[in-house]
Amino acid sequence: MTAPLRVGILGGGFMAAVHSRAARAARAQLTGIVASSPERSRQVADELGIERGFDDVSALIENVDVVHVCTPNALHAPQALAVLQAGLPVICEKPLATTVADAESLVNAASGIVATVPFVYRFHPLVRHARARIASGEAGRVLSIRGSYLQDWMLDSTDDNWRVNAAAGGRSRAFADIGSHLIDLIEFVTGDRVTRLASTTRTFFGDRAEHTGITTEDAAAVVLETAGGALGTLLVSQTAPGRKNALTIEIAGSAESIGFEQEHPETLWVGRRVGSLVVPRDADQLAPDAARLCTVPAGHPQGYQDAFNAFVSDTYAAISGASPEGLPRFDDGLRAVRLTDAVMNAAASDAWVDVAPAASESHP
Ligand code: SOE
Repeated sequence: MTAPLRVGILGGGFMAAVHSRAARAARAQLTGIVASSPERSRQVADELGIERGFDDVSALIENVDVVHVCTPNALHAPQALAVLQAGLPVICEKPLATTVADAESLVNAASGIVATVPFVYRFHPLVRHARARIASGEAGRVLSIRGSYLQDWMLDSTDDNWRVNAAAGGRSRAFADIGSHLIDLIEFVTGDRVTRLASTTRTFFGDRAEHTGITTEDAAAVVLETAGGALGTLLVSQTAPGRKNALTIEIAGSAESIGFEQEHPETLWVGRRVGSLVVPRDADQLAPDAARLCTVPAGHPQGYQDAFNAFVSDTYAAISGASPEGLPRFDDGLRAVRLTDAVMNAAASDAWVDVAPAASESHP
């Protein structure tokens, strides 16, 4: 019986709580947390049932085996780098970094160390089944891609936080925050790579409760082409009333379409000219990589935290030497930062931008 992993968490917000539940589900030891102040660290440690609130990152690193970085975006690169330089494995929230250069530095520093990014929507079992259907050729040649990720938590001028401020969140807000999930999922499911894109962004509300003269975007619209010859459209918005976490993808192949809605992860739509069907999350009917992520039988809905738990469990398995299928690592985080940068550059230049993958990004 090996000793449980000692887990440290950086950050004290919503994601720190999600990460702590996933670590506990993986039978890790919640050893410490560093939040925005020593007092806040002790308060959050008490709230989340974590053993100790530490005063600073260095003290935490000395006492744990793996660190989860759940702080504001601009802190991801320096904090993840400090963890890697201490030789520890790391889970770093997306976006991996606010610039391509910083993300590239992290990928280089992570050489030989387990370093992952929570693109957790890859871990819904039916996403894996969709990916298997496309990889098997059952869907035919991918012709078109329709994706959207709509939320409404930034709809009112009183909705304000560090993400609004480019200095803390990076120059992209909506696309970096949720568009990164969407475009990672599209490349993961299709096994294809975006090669060029055009985009336009909007900042609908230039002034909010705490920030004025806002430059980070509320929404982004993207047109894309892939190496396989597909075309696609994306809409990402955090100001769409009634949409809470509505990530949706629809891949049209020459033989069948596949549709997945993150808010309804228990079914997968398979569209055909004749005989369309709905596939339930029933392990007995799914591809092996999908079935392995089913922790309860069909009819007992799995959801967001289950996907997160599977991601953390696979990361810890990788730390123990395993090679889990589809684990989003720092090179996937770099890919998403590169694509986000391209979306912002295309919007700024009003022109198509090439995003042909680097050699290391040849296949998702
Ligand atoms: C807020 O937009 C947020 O919590 C994102 O930061 C997460 O990555 C996403 O999974 C849910 O929404």
